[in-house]
Amino acid sequence: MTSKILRVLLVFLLIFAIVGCTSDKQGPQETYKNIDDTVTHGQNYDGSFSREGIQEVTFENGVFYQIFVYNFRDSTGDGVGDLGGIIESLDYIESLGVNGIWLTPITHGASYHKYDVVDYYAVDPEFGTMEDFETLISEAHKRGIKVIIDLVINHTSDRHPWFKAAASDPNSKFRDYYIWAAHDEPRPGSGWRHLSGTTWFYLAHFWERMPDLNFDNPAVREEVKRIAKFWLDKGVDGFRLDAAKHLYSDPAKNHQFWNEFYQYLRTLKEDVYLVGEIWDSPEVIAPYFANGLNANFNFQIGGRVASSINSGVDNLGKELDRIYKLYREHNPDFIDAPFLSNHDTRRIMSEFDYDFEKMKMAANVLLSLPGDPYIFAGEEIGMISNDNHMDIREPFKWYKDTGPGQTTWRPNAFNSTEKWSPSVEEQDKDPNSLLNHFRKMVNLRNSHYPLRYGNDFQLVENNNLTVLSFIREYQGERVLVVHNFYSQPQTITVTVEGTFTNFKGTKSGANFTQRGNEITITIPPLSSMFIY
Ligand SMILES: [Ca+2]
Ligand SMILES: [Ca+2]
Repeated sequence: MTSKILRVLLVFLLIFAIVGCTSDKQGPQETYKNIDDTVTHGQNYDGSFSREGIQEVTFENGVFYQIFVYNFRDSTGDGVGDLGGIIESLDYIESLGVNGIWLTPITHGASYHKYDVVDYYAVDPEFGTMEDFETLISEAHKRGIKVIIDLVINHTSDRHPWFKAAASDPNSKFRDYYIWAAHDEPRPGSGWRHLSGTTWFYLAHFWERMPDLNFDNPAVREEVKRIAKFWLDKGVDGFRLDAAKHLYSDPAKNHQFWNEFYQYLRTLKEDVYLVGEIWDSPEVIAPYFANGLNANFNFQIGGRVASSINSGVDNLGKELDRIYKLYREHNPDFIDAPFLSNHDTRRIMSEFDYDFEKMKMAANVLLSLPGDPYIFAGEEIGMISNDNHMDIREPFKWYKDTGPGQTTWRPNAFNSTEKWSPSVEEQDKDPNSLLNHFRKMVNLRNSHYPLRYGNDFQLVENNNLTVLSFIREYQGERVLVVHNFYSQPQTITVTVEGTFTNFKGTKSGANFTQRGNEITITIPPLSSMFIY
């Protein structure tokens, strides 16, 4: 399998070598080809990445790839994704140029998604063994790819031994691990479930099969720290924190806990990386940046990118400016984690009426933003879905039809139809595919420090409703980013400090001229420019 992927990559590199030669004749300002020149398929990203000139950063920013383990790649032939499958896929993952992977829960869980944990210290038997996990960590690290795993501590499965003991015996020492109300006691808020055969109710915010843990109990807080230490000792680089705002109903207590948790983890691993799922407005998210969570997902961006692309009007720039300023007030080192879609949201390609050009534009925007952008596996080939969780999580499409490693845990009702059947197999061979566009854009980001590092974002006024322009700056180096959301070419004039001499554009026909502090930019329809 590995040698086959390498062969494909070799062919692919040859194609680019040819395109690269052609572009020289057309001059350095030819556009798409400038980007092709930077494509090295992760080769500048194997751990030997140059850190020359880079001062201390709290966490090395990079692009993350989210893998929903059950649907990704099967190494055992049972049709279910597993750790061996991810190990087999590392060549592919590396070819995307990403800096890290986020694995949805790999601990033993009761259902396919594994967000209902029954054993925090074991790899789920469907996914493999602890040895497999250790191999995955070391193989990923060899390639300079960080690994973070979902840490699900707001709740357990109702089949977790703690809950079984707590439910069957009110005098159990585990009773107070959960949150109880007698039938005649108040049950504030929502999520209370009746424990059948008793007069008791327990809190289970998301689902009756996932009872909430009681974080007022110091023993629970100690258990959770022990679990995190166990996985850090296994070599994970950090955690994606599921339901991070739900531990307590009081935000102040959540902030206090995450601070305590982070300070503890830092004693074990100084650069531990935590990314919080605070599924809420920027106002609610912001204080978490000052309270233990160095990164948090941005739930505003996917929808605003889609609406900008579909309406042709920039609906993003002012909101980003507002959000980043807010976050900066709470923590100047905030790491925003933008994403277009994830395993809980309708796949972003579904917003674009099968139009790959629009999806490429969404990738351009995502990969130009500060922080750690997350790509949800399948997004890079344009998989679609509806809003249903299981449909969002359809088997990842390696092949046009089928082949080794393909998961089959449910049919591809959305992504193996006559109308829509994207696959890695086909897109890998096509230099103009969405997949290869993602690779180019990740590499472009990685090769320009102002795009990759820091969280600087300076909105640049341009008097054109359809064009978003901003500067990203890092240690004195600057990139002027320009996105045209409209289906027609646009010309804008902006006023900036300093001299810009070169650019990369995602479509041919782009150009710019500078006179003093004025830059006049011509940008093709639905395309992006990076001027530096
Ligand atoms: Ca399997
Ligand atoms: Ca809770």
